[in-house]
Amino acid sequence: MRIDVLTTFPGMFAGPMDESMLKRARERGLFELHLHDLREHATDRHRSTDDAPYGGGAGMVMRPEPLFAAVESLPAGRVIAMTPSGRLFHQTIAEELSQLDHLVFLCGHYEGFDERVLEHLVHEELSIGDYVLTGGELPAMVVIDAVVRLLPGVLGSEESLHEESHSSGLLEYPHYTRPPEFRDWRVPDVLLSGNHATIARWRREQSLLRTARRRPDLLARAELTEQDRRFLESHADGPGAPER
Ligand code: JFH
Repeated sequence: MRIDVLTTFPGMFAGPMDESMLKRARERGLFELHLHDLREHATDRHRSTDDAPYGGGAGMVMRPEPLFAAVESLPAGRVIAMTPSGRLFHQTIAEELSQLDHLVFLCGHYEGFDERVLEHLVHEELSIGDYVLTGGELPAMVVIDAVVRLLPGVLGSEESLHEESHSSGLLEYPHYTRPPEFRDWRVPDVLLSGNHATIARWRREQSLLRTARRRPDLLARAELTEQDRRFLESHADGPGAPER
């Protein structure tokens, strides 16, 4: 996969994109990241990428010329603008984007983009959540991270992805590692039992309870078996006090 990022702050990407799994994925040639400084595509003598809004008001707006020039200097790809008013990003969108060959991310600052960029240059606007950040760089990095880990060969074990696709929209069950007792807190006995069927059922039930308590919105859309429904029914008087 090829990913291009258009930004006035390319330096923001250095740390996050050069560590851990993303670093390894790049080294192994699983994706290439091209950072472009929008200022280098500015058309006026001050190399400006923003200007005052028509109609007045506070703040500045990203000018269209540098964004069009930068995108048009690249091979064709899916052009994505990170904005606070975009479609809410989620795992299914990450899965769809991971199937594409070439993504182009536009990162704005100030009050955002001239509307003509969004109407005539961008294929899709995405938001990573209902809070206001200072610009599109962190959101672009979030989307890139979620997409790249889905590319074939990026994850250590292919199993992790396989299990994910079988979790059917529930929150994860709790994980434990050694030691079996830490400060009086014991690992649940079932996990030390060696009984794989019992462990699998316990994990499923933990996922169900957790999702019911923390994210009832997810539970309503989850793929549940008859056994799952019976379990939740038997805990109908409340799966217990909310955790934390
Ligand atoms: C971005 C910024 C717009 C205007 C009421 C709410 C917003 C500040 C470019 C994405 C997510 C972003 C994001 C993405 C790109 C840019 C700052 C834009 C407004 C009116 C204020 C500039 C923010 N998920 N959160 N934030 N900004 N207000």
